[in-house]
This record gives sequence, C-alpha cells and structure tokens, in this order.
Amino acid sequence: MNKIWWKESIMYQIYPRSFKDSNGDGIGDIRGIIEKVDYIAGLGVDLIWLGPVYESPNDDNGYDISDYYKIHPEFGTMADFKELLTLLHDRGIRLIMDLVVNHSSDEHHWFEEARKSKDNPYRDYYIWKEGKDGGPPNNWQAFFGGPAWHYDEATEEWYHHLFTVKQPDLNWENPKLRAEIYKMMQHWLDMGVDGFRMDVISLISKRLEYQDTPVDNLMYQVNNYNANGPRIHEFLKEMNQEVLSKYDIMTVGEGPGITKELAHKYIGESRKELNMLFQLELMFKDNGPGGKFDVQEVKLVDFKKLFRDWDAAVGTDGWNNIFLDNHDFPRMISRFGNDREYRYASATLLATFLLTMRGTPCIYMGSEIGMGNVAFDNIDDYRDIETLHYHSTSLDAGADMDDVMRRIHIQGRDNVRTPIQWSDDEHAGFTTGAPWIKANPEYHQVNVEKDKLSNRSIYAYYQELIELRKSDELFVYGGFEDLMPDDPNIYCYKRSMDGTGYTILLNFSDAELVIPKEHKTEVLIKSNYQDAKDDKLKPWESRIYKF
Ligand code: TEU
Ligand code: CA
Repeated sequence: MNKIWWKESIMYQIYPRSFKDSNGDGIGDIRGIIEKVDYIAGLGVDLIWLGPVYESPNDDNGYDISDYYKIHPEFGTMADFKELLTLLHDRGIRLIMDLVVNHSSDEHHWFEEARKSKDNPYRDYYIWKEGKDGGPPNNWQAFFGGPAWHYDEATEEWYHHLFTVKQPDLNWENPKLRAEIYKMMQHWLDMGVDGFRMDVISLISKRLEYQDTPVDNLMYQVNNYNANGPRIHEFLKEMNQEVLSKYDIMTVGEGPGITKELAHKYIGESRKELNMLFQLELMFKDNGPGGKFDVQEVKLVDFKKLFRDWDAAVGTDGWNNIFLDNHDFPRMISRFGNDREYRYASATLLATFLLTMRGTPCIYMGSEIGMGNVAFDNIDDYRDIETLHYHSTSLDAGADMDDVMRRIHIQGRDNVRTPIQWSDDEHAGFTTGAPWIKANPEYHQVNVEKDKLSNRSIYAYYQELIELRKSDELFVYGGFEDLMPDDPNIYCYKRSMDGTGYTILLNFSDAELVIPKEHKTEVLIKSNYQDAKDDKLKPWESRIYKF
C-alpha cells in the first residue's frame, strides 16, 4: 500500500452559500469562510472541499457555471479567494475546488455562441441533434424532470442536457473543448489549489447512438445509457497525463452509475486516472421504483455489506472516500441516526464511523454540531430546483400534497442547505440580513455557541476522534474486517496491521444491547458515553478498543 498525504487527510465539505455571510446580503461568502478559518482548523481537518464559487446564474446553485475563471461576485473577489487559500495553507490545510465539466451554464459564452448558428466555431462544444417525429431526438429524461433535450428555435435543433435546461451538456468528443477544460484546470492548480472534486464525471463520455431507453426509469437510463460511456477512461487518462500528473494534488470523482465492479477502473493506482470516488450507491440505496422521493428502508446489514464490498473492491490498489451525507442528500444524523432522543450519541457514533473506517473521511459542514434535517411546512420556504420541480409536478398530477411534503422533509436537498447554526441569534447568527434560505428552527437548541459550552460537545468529540485518527497511521493504512456482518443492530469491525489494532463497536439502535463477548479482554480507549458499562452497549453507543 503506497503512503500518500491524501489517504491521511481528513476532509471537510463547505457549501459556500450556507456557511457564513460576512456582508449581510443573506448569502454565505468567501469572507465568511475567512472569519471561520480558526473554527475549521480547530476541528483538526486538513482538506477542504469548497463547493462551486464560480460565476453562475445559479439555476442549480453554482453547478451551472458561466465563467470557469471568475469568482461569483456574491461570493467575493479573486483576492478574497487567494487570501482564503493562503490562510488555509498557512495552517496546513489544503483546498480542492469543484470541477463541473459535464455541463456548463447556458449563459457561458461558449453556449451563447454555439446556439447562434450551426456553423459557429463553438457549436460543437455542445451536443445538438435533429428531432424525431416532431419531438426530441430520444426519450431520455433529465435528472430534475422533463426531457433531456431542449429545442432551440434559432437553429431548429435540440441540445442535450442531463440536468436542467440551463445546464447544456458539453461535448467531450471535441478535442478543442477538452483542451479548454485542461487549460482551465491548470489555471487553478497554478494558483495553488490542491485538486478537484469532479462533478458527475461518470457522465462525460456519451453513447453516440443516443438510443431510446426501453424502461421509464431515470436511474435505469442513467446507469445503462449515460454513465460509464465508451471513452470515459480514455478521457480521464488524457486529463491525468495533460494536467493531474504534473501537480502534487488529489482528485475525487463523483457520479452515478459507478458500481463497485467498475470502481477500480476509475481509481486503481496503476490506472493513472483518479484518486478516489464519492460512491453514490449508499446514497441511492433507499430510492424505490418511483425514484428518490419514493423512500424505502435500508437495513444495517445492507449498509455494512455495502462498505465491506467497496472496501474489498478497492483492495490495495485503490482508495475509498467515506461519507454519509453532502449537499445533495439528507443529513446523516436524520438518515442513519436518531436526531430526536439520541442526538448527541448518534451524531458522535456516526463521527466514530467516518473517522475509523479505511478510506479518506469527508465531514459535511454542520455534522460537527449534529445538525439535522429541516421540515418547512410551506413550499415557499424551499429553494432547491429538484424539490420545487417534484412539488409542482406532483401538484399537477393531483397527488396527496401532505404526503408530498412528508417526502420532501425526508429526502429534499434543502435539508443540508440551511445555514450553519452559529448561535441562538436571529437567523442562527448566519447573517445580519435576510438569509437566502431560512435557518432550521432547531437552531435554538442546536448551534455552535451552545455546543461549545456543553459538556457533551459534538464538536469536541470530533476534535478528539480526529486527533486519535491522526495519532496512529493504522487508522489509515490498517486492514478492515467486518466482524459481525449479520448482526441487525451492531456494526463491529477491526482495523489492524500485524496483529495489533482497534475494534470498533457501534450500536445503531435505540436499544441497550449485550456486548459481544469476544471483545471484553481488549482495552476500551474511547466511548461516546461517560458512564459506559462493562457488559452493555447503551443506545447509539460507540466504542473503540485497542488490542
Ligand atoms: O450531483 C450529481 C448527482 O448524481 C445528482 O444527480 C444527485 O443524484 C442528485 O443531486 C440527487 O438528488 C451533482 C451535484 O452534486 C449536484 O448538486 C448537482 O445538482 C448536479 O451534479 C449537477 O451538476
Ligand atoms: Ca454575503
């Protein structure tokens, strides 16, 4: 196993709009992050993933970029960005940017040119087709609803968009486009950025037949027609050769359709493509036949199997990222823990999981104080395009709207996009103005100020666990073994090397459970309960034993 810094790093994701507003316009910004650099550094993390801060009309909150070289004025200036980078580097913290190159904004000048005429030099930067029988070129659906094609009257052709109509897909078949992207990546890396999180990178190589899918199901279409296209590895190898290999940086790829069987092709060290993946299998596991708002139960045994299989899939020639939420999915404490009776215990149990698994952990901002999902009663308080689209189409279809709201409360992306709760002040201390999205009313009970004063501080627990992980490289390079794969409530695994190591025991339930006998001889070095008992695991108790 090769040793390298990005395997040893502890990542923290910042969704800039919702982190901290510095100037009272209600939008989180770079100077807000600068104000909180000590808060971030104090946690002990050493790698930041910064969500998109590029110029964007914000159809999809920055995932629709109109200029890859500019900082969006609502986030600040290029000088602010450079100052943040320096401040972080001074503290030994690296920063990676979001790289969103499956699509651009329709307001990018490439697209504004491309749509002018069929012979425009930028035409071929995007994907244009003639319609079929008066309709779109094929029956593909877009992620956030509607067809994956939009008719453009000026040239009487359709352009392809897997996300919204304002996110036209880029044509990676075109070498000029690829060269532009590589040049742009070099620009940021030359500035000192430490790598990229690559948005839906699994979708960039298209199947040029553009065949109809026989099944009316978005995920089926994505997995079989959109993801892992024929040239994906050729493109990633080229990108690695032209750009990535020239810098001491890290990359994490994201995207649907990357199964554990295919993972090695993306991140095998010998393959020279990417370093690690945000695998979405767990994130999609509760999606029923009706998609993400059709929520199904996921059992702990399935959760464990998934991590066991992914660990085996990367083996010793590859690397995983370990995360349980991000800006697209529900808060981990609400999804996998108990955010009501056992907030402290389940938040710290999930922290223990993230920080003791094999793979680079990624902590989504707010987890360090145990922030949970939000449930606004009124749809007007929601901002996410996916949620709003789901609501309006359900309304048109005559659905039971109480049930629709209930589903939004469970799965909507705004669950993770409400402002960070800094204090009990108005708007959770996030802004002095009107926030772009309301704070989660839980902020009166759950906020940074209160957490830090508490003798059961979740932030303090994260600090301790991060320190523990950093104190022994066995947590990074040791092997992983699931010791009780079939237990319905307990996750028990071993991290070890040459006969020494740690046993991690996690009670994923509200019940008090008997401790499996074989661990009684080991030394307990950490529990999330101060009054841990010898023979019983309390609800959501986590333990780390050394042997
Ligand atoms: O998301 C990729 C992705 O797979 C989404 O379809 C995800 O499944 C969806 O958000 C679930 O509801 C990335 C970004 O993380 C997301 O914020 C963007 O909206 C999307 O790409 C388009 O750029
Ligand atoms: Ca602001």
